[in-house]
Amino acid sequence: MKWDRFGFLAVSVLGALVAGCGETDSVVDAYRESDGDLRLVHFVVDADSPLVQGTNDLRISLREVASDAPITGANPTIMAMMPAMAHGNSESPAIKELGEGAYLAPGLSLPMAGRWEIHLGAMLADKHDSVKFTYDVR
Ligand SMILES: [Cu+2]
Repeated sequence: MKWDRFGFLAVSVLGALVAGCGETDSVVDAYRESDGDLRLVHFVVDADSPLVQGTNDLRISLREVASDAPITGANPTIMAMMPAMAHGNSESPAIKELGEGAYLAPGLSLPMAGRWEIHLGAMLADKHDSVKFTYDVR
């Protein structure tokens, strides 16, 4: 019984790895993190499920790269672009600050399936840092 379950798990994990190799940058998970272009703000984005055509609730976490301290009052902005077709989404949600460097972007609209770039911006002191995350939306 134990071996059966282990074998099943092993095959599942292996299958996922093999399937992942042939795909180009199509990570299904919504989780992304990166330092901003200025390396001042560390941006983390996540959601409860992979991003979909339609509306998406994104969680954003902002921390100082230098100190790892959460950034409050960062006035983050979010914008979605579909580079292949040179258009954006119709409107971007007003971001809510939750405290402790956590923010919520409710109802980000991605009106088409395909590759989207999500551009995030945030203020740290008087500097504006930004980052771009890529998603393949189905
Ligand atoms: Cu499009």
